[in-house]
Amino acid sequence: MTRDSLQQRLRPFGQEHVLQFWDELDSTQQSSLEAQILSLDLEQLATLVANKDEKTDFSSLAFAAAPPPAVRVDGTGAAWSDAEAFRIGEETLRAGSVAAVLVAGGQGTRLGFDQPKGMYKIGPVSNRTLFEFFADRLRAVNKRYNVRVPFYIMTSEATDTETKEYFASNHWLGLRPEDVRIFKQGTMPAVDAKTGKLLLEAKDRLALSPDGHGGTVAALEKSGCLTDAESRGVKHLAYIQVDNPLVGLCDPLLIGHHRMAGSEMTTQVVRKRYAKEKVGNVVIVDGRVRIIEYSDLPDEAAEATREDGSLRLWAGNIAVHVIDLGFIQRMTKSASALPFHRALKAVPFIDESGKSVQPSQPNATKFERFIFDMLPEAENAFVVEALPSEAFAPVKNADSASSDTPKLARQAISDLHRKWLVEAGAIVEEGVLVEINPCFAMSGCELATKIPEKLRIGSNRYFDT
Ligand code: UD2
Repeated sequence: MTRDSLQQRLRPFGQEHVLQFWDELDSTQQSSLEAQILSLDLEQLATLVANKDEKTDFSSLAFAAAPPPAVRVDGTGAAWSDAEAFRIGEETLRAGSVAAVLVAGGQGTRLGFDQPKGMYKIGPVSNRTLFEFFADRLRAVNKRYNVRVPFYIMTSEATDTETKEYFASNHWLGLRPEDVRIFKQGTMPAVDAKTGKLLLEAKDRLALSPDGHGGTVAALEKSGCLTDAESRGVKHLAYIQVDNPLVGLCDPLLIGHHRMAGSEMTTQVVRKRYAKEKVGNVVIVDGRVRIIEYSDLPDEAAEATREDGSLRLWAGNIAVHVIDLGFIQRMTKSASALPFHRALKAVPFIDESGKSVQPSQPNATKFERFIFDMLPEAENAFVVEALPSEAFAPVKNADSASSDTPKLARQAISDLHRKWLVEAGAIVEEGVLVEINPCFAMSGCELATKIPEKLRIGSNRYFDT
């Protein structure tokens, strides 16, 4: 395309300034900028910039929000038992009806780790990476249920190349290459927060960011993963985030509850530790399950308590979902159904003189979609509580922080596996770190069948495959 035709495309939206350095670019640079411009949805962007997209009024939403009906950790809350759900979940896995989806597009900025977060070593004794935690879990599920769970891994521009290299050079972490698909999510342009003008990251490049984990919907479709899943007879996607090594990926109990509830999307929650905990709030509004992110929940609603002093809105989102394939296929037809969330961020850009500016304050608006906005669209959305000690130890911040650090996650992994060992009759000395690979045992019950009575553990121990 010539500069003029690009100009004609951009002018109606007041974005022709992105061509200001066109004549300084060589042909390769011109075609890469052209490709970025042609990939933009300028109408959608204009709607977002003009604030004409449907905005959620979080205050009235929070006012109408009630705690969700949920299966609680004591087994109450469902017309069936945990044992029945577990059995149905195992049946579903054995039938090959489940695929795993891992969102791994976020950069580990808060962690201070400059590679894809999945490559972060978190095993308290094994030093396994987060990716290995999930791959070992799938190997254990595959072996236990004699299946090959497809593993769909979503990356972003920032994590894709290294993630692909990591899996290829580590023999797909023991999985079959044909069962692992690594695909990139979409991007959204960043705009100047005041003017709504597109930002240039360089003379030939727009400032683009990942489009949020809600981008999983369109990216699964575009990458062919949904077609692949359907061809394999998959009916349910077990969705997890890359930052939680305690997640029970492909947990038969969660899958079974999802099946028994006839739900299109089931989400696992933990009781929040405190009102403003940085997790989404799972609530019911007008009969629909939805999540109000901590940053959108007014303090009054977050701090509201029941007579016994416990938090009224107690259910914290840990981003562990079971999503029906049919539902996600339906959502791809109306992918725009997922609203955009705005984030004010400091985004480096180049100014009219071509000088690179590194803002110290937020200067730009980024747009991202959240996967959990699918919940209100899901039929029979369902909520299952888990104990944080068994399901949630996210790695988000560097060890200097007070929460969600690698140190705390390693300790949580060891604490859970220590509990399993002690319940199986072992004697584990104080201060010793222990870690159990899921290929050795996926639960405390299974572990009890694998270790001798009164096993003594006096030093750090890793129970490997
Ligand atoms: C997320 C949830 C929060 C709670 C918490 C639990 C949101 C907005 N908030 O907080 O409610 O569940 O996790 O740990 O989800 N990601 C992508 N592509 C993207 C953006 C994110 O793959 O474009 C991945 C990222 O790799 C990470 C996860 O999604 O694994 C969550 O990332 P986040 O940092 O946006 O959300 P967070 O951790 O603040």
